Amino acid sequence: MIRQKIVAGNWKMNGSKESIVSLIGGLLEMGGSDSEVVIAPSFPYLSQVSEMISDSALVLAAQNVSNHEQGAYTGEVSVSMLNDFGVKYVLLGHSERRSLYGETDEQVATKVKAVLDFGLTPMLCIGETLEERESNKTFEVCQRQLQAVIDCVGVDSFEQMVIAYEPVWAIGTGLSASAEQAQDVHQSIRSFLSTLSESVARKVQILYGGSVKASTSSALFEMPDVDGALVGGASLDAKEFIAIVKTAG
Ligand code: G2H
Repeated sequence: MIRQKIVAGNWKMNGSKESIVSLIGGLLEMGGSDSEVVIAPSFPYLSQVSEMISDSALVLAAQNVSNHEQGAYTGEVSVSMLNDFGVKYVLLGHSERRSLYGETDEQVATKVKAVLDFGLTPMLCIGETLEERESNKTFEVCQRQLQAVIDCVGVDSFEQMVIAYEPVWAIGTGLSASAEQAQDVHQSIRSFLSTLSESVARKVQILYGGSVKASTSSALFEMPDVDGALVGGASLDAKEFIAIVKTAG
């Protein structure tokens, strides 16, 4: 089975009404792609981006969500609100959420459940720190982060999810994992999942994230278990992001 590649741009806390007009304008000139191209703006710009991409193949994602349905949770955003703006994917467990805002594996899992319950697609981010890699704990950490979600929603739910492997040491540092390092971890993730469900292991798309650029993406996309990329900094430049999408085919 061929897994469609996904190239997702995580804009993080960047952008303005004005800059988005020119960034999305640039992306709309890209033309067709065999890959699914996804944009994740900050919450206040979901409406603007949703309207701008409505006649295109571009797909909308959010960068986070509450695990609660509604109510007295000041400053939070619910899955149903994201649904109102045509969001398909929700990034969950990004290392910036885990390290800067203290999100635990269990909290990430309850967010995954909330997103799945509403019929949207979680994009679950996992990955190890430099210290963990240097002490040969890369796979142990990825497995622990996956297991918390499996315990909450079951392994079969991964057929309705996307995994993004993002080594923390490669995020925003310019230090991308090599294609071989990424493949190694992606293969371990897939083979761990295959011990629980062959079907999930075959179908689940596993993206790589961490300083992806057009100069590194084609080698990554040639790897058999790399099904696309979650791109941060380079997604803020339309030309660079389009060049990455082109390398995905
Ligand atoms: C990892 C990635 C996008 P960057 O956070 O999620 O960002 O490409 O800037 O390392």
